[in-house]
Amino acid sequence: MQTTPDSTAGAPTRQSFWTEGGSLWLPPQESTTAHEIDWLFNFILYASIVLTLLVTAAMVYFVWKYRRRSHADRPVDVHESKWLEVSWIVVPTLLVLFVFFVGFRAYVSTSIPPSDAVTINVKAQKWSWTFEYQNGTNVPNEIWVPVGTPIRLEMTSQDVLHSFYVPEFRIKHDVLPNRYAYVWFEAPREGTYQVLCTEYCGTAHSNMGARIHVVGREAYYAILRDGPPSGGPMAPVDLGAQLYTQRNCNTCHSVDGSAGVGPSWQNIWGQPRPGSASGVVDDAYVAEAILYPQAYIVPGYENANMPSYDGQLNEEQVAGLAAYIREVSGAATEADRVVPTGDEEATTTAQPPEGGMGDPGVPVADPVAPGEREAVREDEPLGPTEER
Ligand code: HEC
Ligand SMILES: [Cu+2]
Repeated sequence: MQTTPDSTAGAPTRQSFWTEGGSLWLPPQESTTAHEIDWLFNFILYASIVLTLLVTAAMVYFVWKYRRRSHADRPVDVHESKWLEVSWIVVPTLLVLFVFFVGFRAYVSTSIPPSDAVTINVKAQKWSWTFEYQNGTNVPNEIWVPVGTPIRLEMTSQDVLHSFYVPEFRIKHDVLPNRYAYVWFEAPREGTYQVLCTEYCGTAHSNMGARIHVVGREAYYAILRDGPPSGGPMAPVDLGAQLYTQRNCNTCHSVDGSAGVGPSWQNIWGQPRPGSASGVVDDAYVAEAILYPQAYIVPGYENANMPSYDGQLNEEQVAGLAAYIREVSGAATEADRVVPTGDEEATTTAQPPEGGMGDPGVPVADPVAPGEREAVREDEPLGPTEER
């Protein structure tokens, strides 16, 4: 099993353009449907090049052939040519129909997942991706999926339009609020692939990346069972510092006082926040700000929205973030730097499920605590199959 997200061996890089079906303008093909998209892309590309050359050559030739030779030059009458007219209707029509049929086939195979696909939920928000397995394990900006297995992503957005794009898999789909969108892929090789957001969604749009790790089944089951690799227990300040980047808080909050979409965290600990439930920035205030950002808006930020992390961060993580805010305010205590002992669960990012699938906003009354999750055994099917 891998211990860090980066340790996946053999991750394809841009150097492998010429292997695995890549080309100068296309990255390697790393999904089972990629070749269909590429075939069509290449066909249209080469057909366009050939047609452009033919039309341009004919044009240049005719310009030269029918140039005006003298002032008395008069053009001859042009008569219709049935053969010519029929051919320029029939040939392009056949070409376009051919592209339609090949395209439709590729559309069908890329949009209908096999019935044994494993479903993973994807939530997009400014400016991060959260992946949630069916057993409730949830991971920010990173997923581990089993190699050679169809994976179906059920995607929705918490805020604005985003778009889920994995170049090597040739999948791209808009992700909309209040609606579910689906893509599927099956990766035949292990490796790590970059997810990009391709719908301009605001200031930190270009940082809205995630990674897909295609791993062997053993590693996949280990992640399902234990949550993603966490590197062991951490002191609250370190956990907070890690979450600050891992959960993309840094896309909106600086820690050096510089302006961002949200207020900088530098020196805010203990500052007055008149009108909020606590009145000052303390543990309760920070927890509310993270879980229910709409409950109190920091003056001056009425037009900026902070996404809610309710159901995505557990108590330890919220406490860690508070410790980190103390740290960048010069108010960290001794306790903030102490590594908790013996309690492995403390730093795992595994989470209880947040709500019903159809209504991600409503918390479930009695969520399953991470410790109570059933271990996934290797002889069990990979995931719930889709009933259609
Ligand atoms: C999309 C931008 C955005 C992201 C991402 C974001 N925030 Fe915020 N945050 C804001 C804005 C805007 C405000 C001020 C408005 C408000 O109070 O809701 C704010 C306010 C806060 C405050 C109160 C600050 C103060 O000065 O009183 C805290 C604490 C906070 N966020 C924590 C977090 C944490 C922790 C994360 C990551 C897990 C996070 N935020 C991610 C935009 C963001
Ligand atoms: Cu986006």
